[in-house]
Amino acid sequence: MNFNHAIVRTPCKNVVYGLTTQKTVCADYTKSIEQHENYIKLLEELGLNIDILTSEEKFPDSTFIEDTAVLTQCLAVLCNPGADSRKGEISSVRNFLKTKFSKIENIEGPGTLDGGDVLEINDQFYIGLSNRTDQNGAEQLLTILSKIGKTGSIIPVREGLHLKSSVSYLGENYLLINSESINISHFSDYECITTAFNEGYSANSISINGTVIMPNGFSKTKTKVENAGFMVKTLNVSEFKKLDGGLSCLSLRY
Ligand code: CIR
Repeated sequence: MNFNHAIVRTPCKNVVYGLTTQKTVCADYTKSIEQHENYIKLLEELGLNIDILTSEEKFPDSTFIEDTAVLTQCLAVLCNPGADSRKGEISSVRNFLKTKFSKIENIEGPGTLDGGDVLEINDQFYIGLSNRTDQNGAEQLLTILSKIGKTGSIIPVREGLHLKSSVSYLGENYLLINSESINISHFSDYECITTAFNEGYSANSISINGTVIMPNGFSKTKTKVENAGFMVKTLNVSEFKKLDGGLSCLSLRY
């Protein structure tokens, strides 16, 4: 996927109180800052201009900025996050996006939509129905996208937080997918690389200007991606993993 820009938000100290389904782990603030800095550095090396929004202590999960908006080249759609504690993240993102996009649309309550449930492949959008995104929110997004000539479909998410927790587009018609969480038959038009046994987390990877960035520690899946012809770089995102987040969640790319 070709991008020129990314927007990120520095983790706040309260990141340690972020939402998580994991009971026995606690994220470390200092390590999260270090891992976030390494993430920014790598995106810069891959040619992206980065806007870094300042941390917001009121919103522990605000570093997972992907969930706040869906960006296309000509339009920004502000989400209505499914988690109540995250709804307030939208306001400052809206103010920032107004300086970059001339056209802004909104997902209106009661419909909910998290950006992590929206997978864009060229002009086609796949929207996951998850614990965070509901039918109403997904249909609102489809209506907005149809106004700019884009189409999409709605896909149930069986397991995992968001659609993109379990599937990533790598480019060249390839997907990386955790077939335990997502029914692979929704993606029969693509070459699907499935994550290796016990490596489902690595399905949350990102492809930037010809390089695939994967979380470190998933060597079998990394080899599969390399064997398909991709250049792979890895990052340690252990602290974000503890909060059910990962590589895609940490930026809005356009
Ligand atoms: C949450 O539960 O909302 C955050 N702790 C993690 C959000 C991860 N975002 C993403 O997958 N797009």
